[in-house]
This record gives sequence, C-alpha cells and structure tokens, in this order.
Amino acid sequence: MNVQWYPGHMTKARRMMQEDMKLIDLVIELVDARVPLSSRNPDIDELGKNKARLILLNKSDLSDDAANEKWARYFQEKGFFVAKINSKSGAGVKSLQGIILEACKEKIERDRRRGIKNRPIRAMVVGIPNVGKSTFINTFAGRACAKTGNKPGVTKGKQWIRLNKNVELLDTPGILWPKFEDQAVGVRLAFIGSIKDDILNIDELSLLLIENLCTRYPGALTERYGISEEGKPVAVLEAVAESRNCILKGQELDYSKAAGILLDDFRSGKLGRITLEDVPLNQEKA
Ligand SMILES: Nc1nc2c(ncn2[C@@H]2O[C@H](COP(=O)(O)OP(=O)(O)O)[C@@H](O)[C@H]2O)c(=O)[nH]1
Ligand SMILES: [Mg+2]
Repeated sequence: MNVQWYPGHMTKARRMMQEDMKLIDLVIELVDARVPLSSRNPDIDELGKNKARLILLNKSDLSDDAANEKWARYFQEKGFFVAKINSKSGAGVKSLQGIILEACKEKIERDRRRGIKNRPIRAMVVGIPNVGKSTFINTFAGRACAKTGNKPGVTKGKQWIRLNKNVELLDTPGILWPKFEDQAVGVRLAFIGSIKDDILNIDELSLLLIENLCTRYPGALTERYGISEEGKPVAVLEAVAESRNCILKGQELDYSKAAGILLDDFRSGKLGRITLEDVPLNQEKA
C-alpha cells in the first residue's frame, strides 16, 4: 500500500500558512478523535510556535469516550488547551468561547498593559483534509456571523469572520498535509476515509480494519453482523459477506462489496464508538 502526496502542494500550503500565522494570535487545530496522532502533522508545532494553541478532538461522537479523556490529558500535558467536540451537532462548541479567552490570557493582558482596548483575538483553524474544518467553522460561526471583509494594508485579501466582540476567525482554514512517516499512519488515515479509497486496495484495507477491531474492540463485529470473530481476518470478511448477502453471479462471495460495507459502517459509527490509536505508552503518566 503506497500512498503519495505531492511535494508542490505541500510547499505551497506551508508558505500560505506561514503568511497567515503572522496575522493571528491563536491556532485552532482540529484532529480526528479516532486517530489523534495520525491525523495531525507535527510541523504545525514549528509553524505555530509563539502562538496560543488549542487542539480540538473533533468527531468525538465517533470515538471512544474513555480514550477521548486520555487524549485530552495527553495534549494538555504537552501545553495545549484541549476540547472534545462534535462539529456536526455542535456539542462542545459553546464552551470554546471561554477556553479561547483562557488560552489567549497573555495576549489580552499584554494589550491591556499597552493601553490597547478591545482588539479582538484573531484565530485560524487548521487541520488535514476531511478532519472537519469547514463544518467546524460553520457551526462555530453560526448564523449570526458577519464577514468583516478585507482590511486593506493590514490583512490583504483576507476575510475574517467576526464571532463576537472578542474573537475573529480567518474564514479559510489552513490545510495541513498528512504525514506518512510510517505505513501504519497511512493505513489509519485510510480507515477514517481521509485518503481516497480509489488509491487503496479496499479488500486489503478492510482486512486490516478487521484485525484492529477484533483486537481493540472484541465483540463489535459480532454485535453488528451476528458473526463469529474467530479465525483469520479473511474468514471474518467472508462472514460479513455472507451476513450481508454480498454474492456475485455464480454464487461466489463479493469480498469487495463486503469490505465497502464494513468500512462505511466503521466510518459512520455503526460499529460503535471506536478509537484506533493509543496515547504513547511512555507518556501516559509523564
Ligand atoms: N460524525 C461527525 N462528522 C463530522 C464532524 N465534523 C465533520 N464531520 C463530517 O466530516 C466530513 C468532512 O468534513 P469537512 O468539514 O468537509 O472537513 P474539511 O475537509 O476539514 O473541511 C463531512 O462529511 C462532515 O459532515 C463531527 O464532529 N462528527
Ligand atoms: Mg473544507
């Protein structure tokens, strides 16, 4: 399984983000709560140094809540402000206002000392593709939002969304590129659907997902499909195919169709709330 990203795309995205960084006080970084490390690019730590940092565990409705808590603690211990949210329903989004003020306390204090009054906090949303940036901006900004338009000289070509008297949001999110340092990261991103299925072998991917699920969440497949989880992943996929009547002409089982059903069910939360990545062991207590 070989996943490619385009260096040209990467370079341009990075340059744009470096420019945008100059305009903001706070980086709001979305990660996918099902794979909080694989869905972030640590280069943002360098790009966003000296900025207040907030990590949002997004799609936390699809991830395991006990794992959400561990991941929240993990990032907090690294100095980030953290919140778990569901951008689609809006759950957790209201509490962000207070967290943002807290995260930007130093800036607010600095402004006050310099006699600057009411300069809003400026924030930018960043994250890898499909992590929920657009959904989040829409939910967070809500209907009441007003685009403040261009401010010549200060923010050339930039649109800001005024959230309230305290916060402005850059209306276009910063796109981070996924980082495929080891193959397992690419595979996890494929599980959550952030890499296009057509560049991956869906059968192979589903077997890897079965292996992960049977180890981490035993019983989840039995519960959904009424099948046994015993034996090799391919036997489990076969059982899914049988249970869902995935049959080709000539009575042969349609493994690819079963693989697609399984992946869709996982991605939409029908297999339960599942987190596929653990907090690094040596840092769990650190
Ligand atoms: N279940 C769930 N789905 C979400 C959440 N946030 C976004 N999505 C879905 O994830 C997909 C990608 O979202 P989008 O905002 O386009 O991601 P972007 O590429 O980062 O802008 C869409 O189908 C959204 O409906 C969330 O918190 N929970
Ligand atoms: Mg988007």
